[in-house]
Formats: sequence, structure tokens, C-alpha cells
Amino acid sequence: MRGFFDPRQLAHAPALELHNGGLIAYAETPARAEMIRAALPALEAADDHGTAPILAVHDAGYVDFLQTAPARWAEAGRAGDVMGYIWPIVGRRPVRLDRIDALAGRYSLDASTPLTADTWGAAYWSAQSALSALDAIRTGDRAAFALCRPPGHHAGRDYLGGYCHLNNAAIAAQAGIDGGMARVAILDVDYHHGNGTQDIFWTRGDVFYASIHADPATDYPFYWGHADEIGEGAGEGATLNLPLPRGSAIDAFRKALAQALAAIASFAPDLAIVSFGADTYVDDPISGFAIQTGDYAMIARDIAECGWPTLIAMEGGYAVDALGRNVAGFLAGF
Ligand code: SP5
Ligand code: ZN
Repeated sequence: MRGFFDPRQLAHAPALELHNGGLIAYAETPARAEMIRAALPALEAADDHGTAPILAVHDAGYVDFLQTAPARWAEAGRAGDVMGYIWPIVGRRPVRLDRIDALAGRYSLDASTPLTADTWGAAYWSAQSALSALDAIRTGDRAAFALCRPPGHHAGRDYLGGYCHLNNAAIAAQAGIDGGMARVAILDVDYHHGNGTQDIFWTRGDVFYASIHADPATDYPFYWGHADEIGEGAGEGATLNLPLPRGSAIDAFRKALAQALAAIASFAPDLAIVSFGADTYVDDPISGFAIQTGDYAMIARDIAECGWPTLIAMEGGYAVDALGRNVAGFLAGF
């Protein structure tokens, strides 16, 4: 299976994130990508598809914010990374958002996704890796891997969050549709619900979103991912949420997976995109499932047996020492 990556994705390295009332070392490190690279045969350099496929998913004002916020923050005299600290509470009047402080809140889902001067470049090339994997599939490959880092599934049309800035899976899905595919399915198997992906395609009938994740009653992102969220309008029934309790292991996970795969099969996609997070791993430091390294090949086989052209886009996974083998195990199983 071909895989894609660009070294510029390593440059994003925020210092700290907000966690349990204090600032701790940022969990979504460049070392994650290095560990995955080291465990795989050589990845290919991503091709540059420009900003058009990014702007087909993301709001232009938001993209401008990602590009310019670090310089504006520095001009305002701030020493640290850009981090929102004030938010427009639901229902407040739209305000003039000239201040970088106001913009940072407006475009943020949380305060654990800082921006540095190198973030835009890294996020841009992470999206380009996904688009390059899509190219491989368009030219006949059955499956392709995108080492997306920073990850994408928490980022919405106009907001960052959960270590995500550009929604790589959504950008690839939209590019598939814009390239002539009629239906694309996104299967999200990261530990966390992919609120951004769900949000982007919420009212769309041409992109199916299925997610298996920790119950948002106990886990981030809390406001999304409940079983009764099924989409609206033309998208009603094109969102499927399968929350699992903390502690869930491979048996429960595979049962939910079978349900998700059956729903996707009924949808009959031209392309499947797997948002693959290895933070379901038993020793993940911020998560609570009990998937073992050897289980990833089984999960991958279940998906591969469906026979869809499949793009695998990397999402989370924070047990850095095990990350290479978990990703390699998944890809080998596929
Ligand atoms: C892409 C991705 O996996 N993003 C994850 C973002 C999660 N951020 C908040 C995590 C809060 C974790 N609290 C964990 C308590 C563990 N004892
Ligand atoms: Zn995650």
C-alpha cells in the first residue's frame, strides 16, 4: 500500500496544552509521526494540490485566521503560542472580531489546540497527504495511507480543536465528490468522536459518516457523538454514532464495527475513508479502551473485506512507543 507524508508536517510543535486545570506538555507531538514513519516502508512525498480543496470544506475567514493568527498574536506582544481563552457563548450577538483574542475564541472549539508560526504549513501538508492518497486511489490503487499529522477529525468548517486544524478526511471526501464520485463514506475509528467531520457533512446525503468512539457522556468532545445524532435534512440517516463505554475491548469494538460496516454497505460508497486513530490502544495515555496491538489487523481485515476503495487517514494515538507497531499492524491487516 502506498503511503504519503511531507516533512513539513513535523514543524508544528506547540509547547503546552490545557489539561485538568493546568498546562501540560502537548500530547500531539512530531515524534508521533516519526514513530509511524519508522515502522513503515518509505512513504512518498505528498503532491501540492493548493488551497482550493481546503477551501471547498473550510471557511475562508477561518483559513485566513490559521495563516495569520501567529503573527498577529506576536505583534500584540504575546510570548506563547496562540490559544483561545474567551468564547462567544451560544446565542450572543455577533460581535466585531477585530481583536486576535476574539478571533482565537471564535475559531476554537477548545483551549488545547495551540497555533504556532509553523502550524499552518504542517496542517496544509497534512491535508495534501490525504489528497495525495486520494490520487493513488483515483489512479487505481485499492487502498492508500495518508500519514496525516496534525490530525483532522475534530476540526469543523470554521473551527479548530482536539489537536486538529484542517479536517483531512473531510477534505479528501469532498475532493472525491468534486472529482465525480457520487457517494463517499467516512468510517471513524479514533477513540474520540469526530465532531468536525460529522458537523461538516451533517446535512449532506452524499457523504455517510459512521463513528465508533468513547461515549461522549464521559469523554471528549462531550457535545457530539451521542447515538441519537443521525444527521438532518438531506443528511438524515447519513450519520451513525456508535458510542461504547470506557473499558471496551476488541469484542465490543468489532460488534460495533460490523454494525457500521453494514450501514456503509447499504449506502454503497464509491470510496471509503477510514479516520484511523490508534488511541483506542489499551495503554493510550489519554484514552480508555482496551484494544491490543494484535487487534488492529483484525479491525483492518473486517474493513478490507468489504472491498471498497479505501483511503486510510491518520487521526490520534498518543502511546508514542507503541504507535508505530499499532499503525503498521493495522495497515498489514488491511
Ligand atoms: C485527534 C485526537 O485524538 N484528539 C484528541 C483530543 C483530546 N483532547 C482532550 C482530551 C481530554 C483527556 N482527558 C483524559 C483524562 C485521562 N485520565
Ligand atoms: Zn482521538
